[in-house]
Amino acid sequence: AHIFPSAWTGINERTFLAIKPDGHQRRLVGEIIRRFERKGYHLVAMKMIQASEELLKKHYIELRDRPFYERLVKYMGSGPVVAMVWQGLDVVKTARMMLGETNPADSLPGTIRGDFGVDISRNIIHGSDSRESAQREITLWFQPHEIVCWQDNAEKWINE
Ligand code: IDP
Repeated sequence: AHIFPSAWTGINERTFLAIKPDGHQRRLVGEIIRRFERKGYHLVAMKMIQASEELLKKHYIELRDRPFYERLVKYMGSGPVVAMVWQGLDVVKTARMMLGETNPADSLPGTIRGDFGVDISRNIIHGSDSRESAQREITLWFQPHEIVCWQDNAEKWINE
């Protein structure tokens, strides 16, 4: 059954992740998905898209006054993006930990940006920074029917 955004809490918490064009070009799609699978999170939506300028401007609306905004939108539209929704306990916060800091230079080894990136403007992956942003971003990138609710048979081995 469809789970409404207001119920995206506890083990049903959801976050929006997007492998940016550089992550895709560098063949990191499988590596990144593997990390979230092994962690124990539950993939409920995924698609590869060439994002429109309109979508990207909406996605990064909060950064519209920053000097790098136009370049950021251009970079995000420079190739395919792999957009995903992952579900699980504390997934918003934990995914941000797994991504590392915005600047790869501040990101610890073991994080995605720490292991694979160098430059702040080529930082491989996006992840929602709060539950509110996750709701907004999932709704922006996905139609409700694109989110698939499936029985996770490992769930009882991952959550008490
Ligand atoms: P986040 O992606 O870690 O949440 P935000 O501050 O929301 O970081 O910035 C969004 C994206 O904008 C970053 O992931 C990065 O690609 C780009 N960005 C952020 N700060 C800079 C900067 O100072 N120069 C160039 N690009 C930046």
